[in-house]
Amino acid sequence: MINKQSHVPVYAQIEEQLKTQISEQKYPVGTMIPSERELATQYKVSRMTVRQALAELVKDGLLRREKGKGTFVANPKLEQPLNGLTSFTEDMRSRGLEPSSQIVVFEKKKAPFDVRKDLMLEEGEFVYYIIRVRNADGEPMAVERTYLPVHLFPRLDMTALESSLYSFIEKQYPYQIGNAIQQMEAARINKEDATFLNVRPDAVSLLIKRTSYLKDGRPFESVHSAYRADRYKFISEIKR
Ligand code: 16G
Repeated sequence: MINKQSHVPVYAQIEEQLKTQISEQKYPVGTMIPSERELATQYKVSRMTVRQALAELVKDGLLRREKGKGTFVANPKLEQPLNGLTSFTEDMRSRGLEPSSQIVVFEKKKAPFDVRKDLMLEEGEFVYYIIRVRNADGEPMAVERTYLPVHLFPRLDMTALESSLYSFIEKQYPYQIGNAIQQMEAARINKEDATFLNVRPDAVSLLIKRTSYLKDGRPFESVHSAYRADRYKFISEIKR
């Protein structure tokens, strides 16, 4: 099963085989896979090599470790379509997951330079600055840092942010959300976000920056989101 002459490192071969076994449901979601010792005996390799293969699969989000219990097949990543302008709440509900938010920061301050550019604000204008941890069925998925111009939303309280910002905007104001420009990049997670998301400090996140506009063209939010790369993948349909 393992080819020690191959240019492909042994740990990578084991990783590949485990991946196949997971996709073929030899180990279905939620089941415990054999221990490092058992796999080392089975593949006739050292435990170090097995550990390396498992570490890669944990990093990729296929396996998860539970302290003192073992290594389990993780839930598949959430697939997030990139084709529509949806809210976190809508995204979670459409998958049958219960969205919730933890508000970590909620303050009014003068808009920083970059935010002023995004939101077309003059120097000295105020924004709300909000940090929210977004959960799906209680599991932290993303951290969002949102800037909203105060002049557009003179009444905005914490309760609006505990549920859905987009539905608050569309219900409480005569505004219609139009479109957004998004950028995405991969990054090693920062310390603060690792704590918020309850992931290891060397985890990878997908950073998304979104500037959203009302139908009349006015920008209404500038958001930086860090999504867990081990729990998320983004899908888009592209046409020729
Ligand atoms: C999404 C948006 C974010 C928006 C939020 C509103 C991305 C990358 N970001 O998380 O810009 O503020 O939804 O969600 O998709 P809410 O209506 O549930 O508060």
